[in-house]
Amino acid sequence: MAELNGALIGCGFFAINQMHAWQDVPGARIVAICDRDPERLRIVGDQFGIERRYSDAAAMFADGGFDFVDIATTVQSHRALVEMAAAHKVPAICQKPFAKTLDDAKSMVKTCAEAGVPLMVHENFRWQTPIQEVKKVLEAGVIGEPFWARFSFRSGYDVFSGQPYLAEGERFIIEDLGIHTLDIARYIMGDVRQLSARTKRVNPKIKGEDVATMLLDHESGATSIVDVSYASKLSTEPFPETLIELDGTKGSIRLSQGYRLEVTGPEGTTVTDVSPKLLSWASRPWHNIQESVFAIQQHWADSLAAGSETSTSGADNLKTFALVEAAYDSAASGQTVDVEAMLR
Ligand code: NAD
Ligand code: 89V
Repeated sequence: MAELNGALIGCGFFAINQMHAWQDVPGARIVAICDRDPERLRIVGDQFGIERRYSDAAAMFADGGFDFVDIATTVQSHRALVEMAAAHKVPAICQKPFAKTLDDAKSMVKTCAEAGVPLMVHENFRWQTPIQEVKKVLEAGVIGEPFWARFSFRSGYDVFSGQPYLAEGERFIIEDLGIHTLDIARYIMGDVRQLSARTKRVNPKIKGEDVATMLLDHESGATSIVDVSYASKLSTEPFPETLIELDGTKGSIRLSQGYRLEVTGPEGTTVTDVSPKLLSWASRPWHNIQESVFAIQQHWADSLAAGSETSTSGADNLKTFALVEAAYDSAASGQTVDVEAMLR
């Protein structure tokens, strides 16, 4: 297989996972990196043996010599960097949250489409092993037609030590974490017609909301609840597990803490351990997320080589991003929000 050469922009906290994963993806490798912080550039360049180092993304694009770019910066720079990639006809991966606003996100998708440039959002949670297993069971028809679900992420984990910027934004849990949980809800239950939400801030040391409860009406007629919290003190810390309850016309699925998958159908109940693999460079409890980083990057390399659309393309991610915007709108107004209208 011909090797795809990539460049990575943003050598921060999470990029370390992406760099490790690129080393494991057959058919792809990182040949250039960029960060405006010289210390981060040095740390990541030395750790992964990358010679080509840039402090300015425009200079890196001008030099070229890569087949795709992996944008691992925080949201403020996403639009400018995606537009730069499109202008240079370089296929791009962009970290979540994809953009600051839905209007920006729509514009980024349009720009890439007009340039004929593939665009994938690094929305990795749906690639987690337990989520993939739930999807497989559902698609096999064991529980019949799903009519109700709950997607729950409740934790007291200190995310602020690794990602201090999360304590500083006006928006926190829906934009940063709920975006993943909402994406999983869409992935499992299909697209959403309308949404209502309530939010709270429990931790007085942060600016944004750290608790959110959302009610989703899916196009299929099913209902789901997406609830997320970083203010939940539990006997065994579940970070970063998403727990799922799913009821169908013939049975049910329960994905519970400890990666326990219970499936009840007409033939009875099965219980399976769906724990993620602990990759050689991974560490608990992050290994679930780290394995999904490898999976999404492998998917990108495969899709780019095959010329096929990615599961979390920019166009797909607009529908997840709209749920984030709808949740904030609904929490502010107390009203149910028409998600389909936001996407028109
Ligand atoms: P970070 O602040 O640790 O790292 C970002 C890096 O980008 C910094 O080193 C900064 O100097 C650099 N940077 C910013 N703008 C730049 C620009 N224009 N040009 C060059 N360098 C630039 O942030 P992080 O915690 O690594 O998060 C990065 C992104 O990853 C965020 O969008 C975050 O939401 C996302 N994230 C995703 C997951 C996941 O599971 N998908 C997990 C954690 C973080
Ligand atoms: O996925 C994320 O963006 C991370 C975390 C999982 C810690 O919320 O911020």
